[in-house]
Amino acid sequence: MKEFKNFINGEYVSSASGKTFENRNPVNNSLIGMVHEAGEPEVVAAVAAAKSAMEGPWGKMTQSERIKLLDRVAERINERFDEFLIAECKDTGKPHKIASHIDIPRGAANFKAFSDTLANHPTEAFKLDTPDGKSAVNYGHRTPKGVIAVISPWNLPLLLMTWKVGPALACGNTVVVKPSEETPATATLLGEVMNECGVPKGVYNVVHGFGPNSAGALLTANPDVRAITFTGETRTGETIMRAASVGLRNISLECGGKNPGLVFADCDMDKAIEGTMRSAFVNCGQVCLGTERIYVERSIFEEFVSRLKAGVAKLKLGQPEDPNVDFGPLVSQKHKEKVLSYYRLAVEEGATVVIGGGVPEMGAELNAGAWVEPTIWTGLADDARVINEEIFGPCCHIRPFDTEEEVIALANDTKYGLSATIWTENLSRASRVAEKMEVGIAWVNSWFLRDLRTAFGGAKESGIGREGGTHGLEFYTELKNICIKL
Ligand code: NAD
Ligand code: 6OD
Repeated sequence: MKEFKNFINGEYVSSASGKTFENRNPVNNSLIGMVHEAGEPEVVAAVAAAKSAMEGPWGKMTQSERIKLLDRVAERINERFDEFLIAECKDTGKPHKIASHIDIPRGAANFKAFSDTLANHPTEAFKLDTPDGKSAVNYGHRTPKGVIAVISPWNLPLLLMTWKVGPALACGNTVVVKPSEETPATATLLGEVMNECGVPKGVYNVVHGFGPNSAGALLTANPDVRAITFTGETRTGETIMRAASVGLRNISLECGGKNPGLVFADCDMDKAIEGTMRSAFVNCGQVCLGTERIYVERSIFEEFVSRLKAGVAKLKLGQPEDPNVDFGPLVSQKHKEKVLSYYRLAVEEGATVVIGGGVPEMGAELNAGAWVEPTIWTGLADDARVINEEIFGPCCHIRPFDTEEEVIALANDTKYGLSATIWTENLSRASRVAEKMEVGIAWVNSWFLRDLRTAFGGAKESGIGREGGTHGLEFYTELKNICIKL
């Protein structure tokens, strides 16, 4: 039986309480292994290891030595690519085809992306005339914050965890990671890579467990954690913000979304269909940036709905390792129940089910898995819960619109503000509409096209703060002004 242990001070550590929980494969609900739940002793030990690593060789390294080490971590992830791939696909059920293009390459790239930013970003400097007729020079100096707690979700486990660990370490901090209880494997495996690459003990630590009354809450309450970076649901973000208020610790919150897709009649229809197939259904719809609300200009509405339906009908469901499979199960039985409850609600709220809406017949080997059908609805009222609440499943509602003003108002009519995707060949319209979107990221004629130097984050209830490029520097370092009287 596989065991997933905590990784503390460079060693794999069992739970002192003996508490473990199951890790199941959502493809067929088979048991992958048991996870050691961290309690108070493990969390305290992990934070203490991270704190003392700041005083050890890690704290004394030059920036270029650190960057070299992190480049080596990226290379080693790539050398052990297949192990990461298999671990990620077992935990999540996602097809190898997806994880080998998105999750694992980005998991490695996140350790390299920050090097250039660090090497090339200047700090400010000002010369000041002083009353004695002389002057002073002021300059900014950045130092690491210290121990950073990284709390991550299950939908893109390695990608979203390293997206924070990469820059945190590049800036000279140490980390304690609390991966999602659903997906412990790749964070655990990364511990081996850190040791192989010679990253000093205590720089990267992992504690397993749940949120409330478990490793997550213990970690965010620990006073030696100097900042908390979180990706997950908005309600959890609020809880973490409350925990961080004790001791005035800094937070970066990347939270939920209910993102609109806006399809104008002047779009390139092939591109819009191809893009919407991805934005609504890739990763079984479990991408925070995904589009669960699609608005299509009335003159092309019928064509768009029928072409998207045809695209969904062609999706191949099946075992992750099959190279032709492009659609896997949801992450867990619990999430399947949540998504199916929205499938039922959509019908109760008066939706027309264009395709899907249920559980697919997968055959005896897979029927116990967390499978649901990719689903398209039309016909819901704008105040329907299905249109306003984040489902985080492979589903979207499509609604016609008549004018640009109308679709801008509809797109912004949400408490969330993560992303918007706009399909038009008219560039003036594209920039005009994109500027009006109340979101952190607006894509035009593309979706989830990421340049890691750019700002990433959410507006409204989708988050607080921005990471990526120089924006990450703001969160992962303390900026001090040094004033020298000359
Ligand atoms: P979640 O909020 O349930 O859990 C995320 C992490 O927080 C997990 O590790 C969990 O154990 C931990 N946690 C839960 N309660 C906690 C507490 N009280 N204290 C400390 N830690 C706690 O989210 P999820 O279900 O894992 O992920 C799906 C959600 O994440 C969706 O809402 C999705 O939109 C969002 N998400 C956002 C982004 C983004 O970049 N904005 C990216 C991916 C996912
Ligand atoms: O690409 C990224 O850096 C990122 N944070 C993606 C988030 C995806 C949400 O599921």
